[in-house]
Amino acid sequence: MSLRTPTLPLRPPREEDFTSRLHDERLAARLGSWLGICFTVCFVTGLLSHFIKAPPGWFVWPTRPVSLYRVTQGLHVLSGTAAVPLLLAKLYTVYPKLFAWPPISGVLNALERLSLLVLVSSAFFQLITGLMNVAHWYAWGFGFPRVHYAMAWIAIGSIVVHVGVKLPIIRRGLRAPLEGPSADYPIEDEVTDGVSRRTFFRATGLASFAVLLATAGASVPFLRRISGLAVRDGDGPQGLPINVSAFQARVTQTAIAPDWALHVTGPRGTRAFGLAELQAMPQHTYSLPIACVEGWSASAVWTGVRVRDLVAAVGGSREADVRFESLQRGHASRLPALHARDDLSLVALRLHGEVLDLDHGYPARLIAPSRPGELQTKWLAAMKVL
Ligand SMILES: Nc1nc2c(c(=O)[nH]1)N[C@H]1C(S)=C(S)[C@@H](COP(=O)(O)O)O[C@H]1N2
Ligand SMILES: [Mo]
Repeated sequence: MSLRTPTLPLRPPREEDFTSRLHDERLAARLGSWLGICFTVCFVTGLLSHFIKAPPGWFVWPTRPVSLYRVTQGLHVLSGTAAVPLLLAKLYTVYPKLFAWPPISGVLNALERLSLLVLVSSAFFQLITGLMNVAHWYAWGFGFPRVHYAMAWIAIGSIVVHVGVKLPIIRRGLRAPLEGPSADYPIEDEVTDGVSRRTFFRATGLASFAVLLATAGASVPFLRRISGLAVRDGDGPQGLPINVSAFQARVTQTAIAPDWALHVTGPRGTRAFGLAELQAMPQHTYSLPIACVEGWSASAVWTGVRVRDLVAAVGGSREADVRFESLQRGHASRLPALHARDDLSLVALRLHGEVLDLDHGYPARLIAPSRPGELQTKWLAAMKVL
């Protein structure tokens, strides 16, 4: 029981007015550490995804294991999702600092408070736009990947500054037990009612774990049945989710045109391969995942012609990247040479033994190991050896 008299001061609240024992460095340091882990995983995996899609000269993304991108992008979405309860809890423990008096006590203090503003807003921005993207809710007028990428640097930069500034406090907070007096925190709290720090910390951990379980099914197959909130499940034609249908891509006519052909261009010129011709070439069958940037992924069995056989048919080199163009206007992708010459990279004609569904890219689509879903171009029209 608190004996404090609840008289309201006739002034705006100040930091000292928030007396809950949850507003505490020991708790903030622990929540902050977990948040730091989530943001670091999220940043690194996000950076990888960005590099795969726009590779700098020195960057080589391996072709094995075939599920590598599935894992890194799954981690990206999961670490971002788990960070939401942690961020809210962390802000709750420290929000009285908003009311510190005097608000600014010097130039350094002003800079530090400004960096916190940047930190909190960029962290929220990243988590919210990321989740909106996962939910296919493009409510903004800007290009999501570019802005999410630029903001990631701002977020991670302000985290580094924040950790640097607070390091002594963080170390002191982590060294001491959450409850009870210790060397650095000799006086036991006067306030003993309300939730304890340990309970709050555990409840936050539980909340993070719960949202993880609820969404992880999108990437982790055996969790699919318990993930009520997973954004994509196994539904879709041929047991595989789809992102953009043939109708949305406006290819329903061109994809079924009887004179459809895949135009392959290389040093020896351009050759048109009709569907029957592709079917007459050596066919290969592999199990490869589609791993969407949004975090959902699913394995499927694909059958088709090796990319490298088509490259060889037009005299293309094993060292060349290959550009894949879709019947869908403006949609194309670039397959690096390492992937283009890989046994497992296919121009797929069949899925699970059946002719490709129109929504999965009929008559032919690219499928290659360890690639982001959005680069697995559907409704192929042309292949260009670069
Ligand atoms: N032409 C074209 N290919 C495309 C897309 C697209 O919109 N147009 N979407 C990509 C994305 S984002 C993903 S995740 C995969 C999904 O493949 P699926 O619909 O067969 O599951 O296709 C990729 N190929
Ligand atoms: Mo995707």
